[in-house]
Amino acid sequence: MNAVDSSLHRSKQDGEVRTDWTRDEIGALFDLPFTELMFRAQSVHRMRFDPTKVQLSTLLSIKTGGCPEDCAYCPQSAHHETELKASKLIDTQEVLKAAAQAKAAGSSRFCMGAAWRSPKDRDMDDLCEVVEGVKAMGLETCMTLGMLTGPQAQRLKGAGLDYYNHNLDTSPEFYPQIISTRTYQDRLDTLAHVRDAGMNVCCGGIVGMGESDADRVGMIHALATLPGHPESVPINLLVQVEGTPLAGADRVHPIEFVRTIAVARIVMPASMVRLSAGRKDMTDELQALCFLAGANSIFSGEKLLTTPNPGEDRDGALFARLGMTTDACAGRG
Ligand code: SAM
Ligand code: DTB
Ligand code: SF4
Repeated sequence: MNAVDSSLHRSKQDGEVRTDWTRDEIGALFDLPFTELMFRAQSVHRMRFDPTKVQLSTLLSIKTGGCPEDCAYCPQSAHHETELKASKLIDTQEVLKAAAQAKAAGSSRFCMGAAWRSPKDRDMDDLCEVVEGVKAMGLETCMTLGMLTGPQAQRLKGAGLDYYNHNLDTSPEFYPQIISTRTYQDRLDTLAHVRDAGMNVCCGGIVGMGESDADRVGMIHALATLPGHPESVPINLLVQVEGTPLAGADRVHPIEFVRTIAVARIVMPASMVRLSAGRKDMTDELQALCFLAGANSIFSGEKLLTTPNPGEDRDGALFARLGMTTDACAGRG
């Protein structure tokens, strides 16, 4: 059987939600002819989602810089000399103002990020107040605050937090070259606490950190074999920031990035796949390929957490050109 015949045979099961994917199966998807991979990804995408819709989330950094962790990609780590100024947890009113702007711009989810290893128990009252306020505005709420204990996850859920973002970032093998201050298992433990508290999980990774093809397979495998698939899977393209150890890392070929999105779509068929960091430097054509590969969510606005994002005007023009619309109900994740 040639490659296309055998993949057509396998496609009979495409769309089934499975957490028993093997690395070989995932590697075989990455190795498909590009046209075949894209057809499979699009077919799976259309089983559960409207391919003309994109969900928008907006990010706000609520506590910037000075982070004790040593993530090699991150401009907010105190271990690296970047130009970023550290600041304290911002005021609830300031968060609510930004959330109102995000809502007016068509965003359905407001994601708040803090450059922490983990929140301190003394921060929990403020965080819960913020969640309650944003939720009351009719937005979905998401936070990414580092590691959580079980009780912290439960408190946030109690305040109305809908999603928690905590990424695996890369394969378990490559991970130690990127972060030394927390382990892969620490991340899995936080994800379990989030799940146990009944929150939706937003968990993905980064492409373009100098990882091998096998590491991209390993990253998708780790995500697709979590006890339940994350409702939301952000795929970030490394934003290289001067002063971080990964500034100047070899760039990944754009087609490899699109392949990563397509494979994520096929192996996690019911999840939202978010085309996340790195869009500022992508052409419209590359972003269009990512949507064809099954990405159905983006971060909107001028800024991610600390680095630039395309902004409303460019995104609006892109969606108009593609005949796609933004939709709070693009999907469930
Ligand atoms: N401090 C918390 C943590 O790491 O758990 C939350 C915020 S952290 C900035 C959230 C995620 O942003 C990271 O896990 C990483 O995947 C992504 N990220 C950070 N810097 C990035 C960069 N330069 N390029 C692409 N993604 C990045
Ligand atoms: C995710 O996976 N990507 C977002 C969000 N989750 C928190 C963050 C991207 C950060 C990019 C670098 C910055 O702006 O600081
Ligand atoms: Fe800190 Fe998060 Fe950046 Fe790592 S990714 S240095 S934990 S802010």
